[in-house]
Amino acid sequence: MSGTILITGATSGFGLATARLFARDGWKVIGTGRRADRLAALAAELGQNFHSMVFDITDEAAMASQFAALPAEFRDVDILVNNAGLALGTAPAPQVPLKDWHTMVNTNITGLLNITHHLLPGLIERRGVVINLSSVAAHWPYAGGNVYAATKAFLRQFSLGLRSDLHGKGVRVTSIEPGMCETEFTVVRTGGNQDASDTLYKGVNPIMPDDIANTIHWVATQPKHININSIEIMPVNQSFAGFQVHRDS
Ligand code: NDP
Ligand code: 8X3
Repeated sequence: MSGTILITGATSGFGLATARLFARDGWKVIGTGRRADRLAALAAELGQNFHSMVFDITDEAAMASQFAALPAEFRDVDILVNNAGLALGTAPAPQVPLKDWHTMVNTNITGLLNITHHLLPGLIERRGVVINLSSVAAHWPYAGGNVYAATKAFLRQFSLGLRSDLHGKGVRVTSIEPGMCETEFTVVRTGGNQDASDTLYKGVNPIMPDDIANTIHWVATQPKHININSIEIMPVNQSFAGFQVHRDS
């Protein structure tokens, strides 16, 4: 099985590993992101079956102009992997700068909706696949998760809603919900603190980007009559804690 896959956020982490895996498997791959140098390096690595689109996913006009310039051989997207996203900080809600909330909503939700809306007609025509990168944070609340977790809950519910609306059209939609995975995620979340990231994952034996790429590949290559609704995936060393209880006196 092969075709064309568009992966948002292909400059690092899950997106980069997924681009490499699908390219190796003979797919045409479109990778997006803001860091042009990384996409150029990936293009050099993957060759003519890779096309990069450099734009900020929160910028709808930039996205539209990139699609207008898409070479004909990359236009028929069969799989959309909505992966680009970020968390900013772990501070309690009252201490989070409002602009950080806006950035998370604009990136994780609005940008994703723009690109999904743009590609849906073609995905319906080709009975394609939409894979959304949600998170365990969508249904396991934790202190400091506030808006990040809420954006991921949106993705989970949006995935299910899309399934309903596309009933009978042969389009498959999946929400992938990973726990701790070592990528640049925590470096971004902490404003560039590599030490904080190293400390967080030390000894955890976390999920790695290739694990998620393999999951995405498995989901995308199931028989066409099978829809994987959601997958929650964690490192063995991550599990659950109880409720917190505050006593007034
Ligand atoms: P990384 O930080 O390694 O990768 C994030 C990707 O998103 C980068 O390619 C980045 O590209 C892109 N991106 C971020 N903001 C924008 C933007 N404004 N415009 C365009 N692209 C953007 O993190 P992960 O690989 O870990 O994360 C991928 C997805 O998986 C995210 O949605 C994240 O929420 C989710 N996730 C991560 C988990 C983890 O523990 N790592 C667990 C569960 C879910 P660039 O900076 O070049 O624009
Ligand atoms: C990222 C996983 O547990 O840091 O979505 O929220 S977590």
